[in-house]
Amino acid sequence: MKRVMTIQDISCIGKCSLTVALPVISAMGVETAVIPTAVLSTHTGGFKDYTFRDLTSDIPAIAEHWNTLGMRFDGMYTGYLGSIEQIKIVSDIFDMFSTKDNFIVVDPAMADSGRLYVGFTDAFVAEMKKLCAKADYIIPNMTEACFMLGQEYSPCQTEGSVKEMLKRLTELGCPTPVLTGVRFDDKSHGAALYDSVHEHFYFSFREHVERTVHGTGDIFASVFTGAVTLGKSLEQALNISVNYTADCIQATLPYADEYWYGTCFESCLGKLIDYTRNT
Ligand code: PXL
Repeated sequence: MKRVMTIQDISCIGKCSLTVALPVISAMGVETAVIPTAVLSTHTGGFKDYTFRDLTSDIPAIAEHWNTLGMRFDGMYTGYLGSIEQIKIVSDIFDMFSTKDNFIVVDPAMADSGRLYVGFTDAFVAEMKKLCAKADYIIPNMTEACFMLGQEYSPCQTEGSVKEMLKRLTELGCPTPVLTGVRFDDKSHGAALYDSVHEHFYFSFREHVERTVHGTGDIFASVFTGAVTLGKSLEQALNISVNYTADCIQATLPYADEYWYGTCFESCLGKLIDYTRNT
């Protein structure tokens, strides 16, 4: 059985990070070993007075133990990390478990809608860029990509500007960047991938929904990680990720007033299993 490790927080309410990665990747038939970086009562966007239990000092001990057990991972996938110190520890874990056969996915989860999440700084962005240099795949949304590239955020782009951004993202050191939140007009919304080894761009789109839905980036990155672990092609992994994320957004539309509570991914897991089997 394929196995990935994922390193992210547990937000107890809000359906993001580990409470998404664990069920989604597991549903794809991939064992998902977790390193929780912190426990929060809710995620940090849209809720006030959340609790935060920092687990930074536990992370190296968990990794060391796994190493003594001889654990091997087909992939390593990181999402929201709470501090520069955590990024450095994760970077060491990559070194500890990297082999010539496994891969690293970094979702630089730190910003959305043109703004950094609460508590993040330019110094954090600089450290995240270093982590991205170690990854085989990075999955920034449009805002995160703009912060890492030092350019102005715009919710709408052109095909040319997206290709240019993807090429510039490879200059961070990652050969295969995947950009989410790609939009050329009011009709469609999707993601783009650049395979710099074969100099090939892939785009995948579904219908645009004029609504903020929280946690979609974590769903996308989890599916992409699962698909690559299962040996899907880059094009297939991109399409499955876009389609499942769009299905989840559709399933969330009846709950318009509760979008901070996350995306209704659960009722769509059957579709994800079908996409995984049939793609
Ligand atoms: O979905 C990203 C995410 C993960 N974890 C925490 C967050 C956020 C986004 O706001 O606050 C704690």
